[in-house]
Amino acid sequence: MLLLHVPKREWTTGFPGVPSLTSYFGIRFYAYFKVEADGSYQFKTISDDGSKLFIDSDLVVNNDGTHAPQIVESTMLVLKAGIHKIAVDWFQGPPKHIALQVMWKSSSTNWEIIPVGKLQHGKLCNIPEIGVFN
Ligand SMILES: [Ca+2]
Repeated sequence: MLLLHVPKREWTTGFPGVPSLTSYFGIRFYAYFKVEADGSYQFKTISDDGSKLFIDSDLVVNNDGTHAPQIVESTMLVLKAGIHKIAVDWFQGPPKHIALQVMWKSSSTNWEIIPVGKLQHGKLCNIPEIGVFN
């Protein structure tokens, strides 16, 4: 399982899981997570370059564009108990730095990188492999 915790790094080292790609590429990550009881959650990405985070197919963090590491937070979301889907699209543009960190908090916890143990059936796709690049 991929941990979406890639602090700012040199583009020459690529992205974990797809190290041969260093510039002008995108990835899509998705996984499922279980909410034990109805509650409020918030999400954010810190990304270089752009990222979009979807919860149950709703765009909740729009951190798109070509830019240095930038933080964008969702509003506070009310999630029902049960299984939810998280998806993150991210891209790397020109040969400059790479970063992608995905964090959440609930009404009873502080910001943290989403723990791998909370995610199920996660998958990382190089976007050309799933045919939506360009
Ligand atoms: Ca970049």
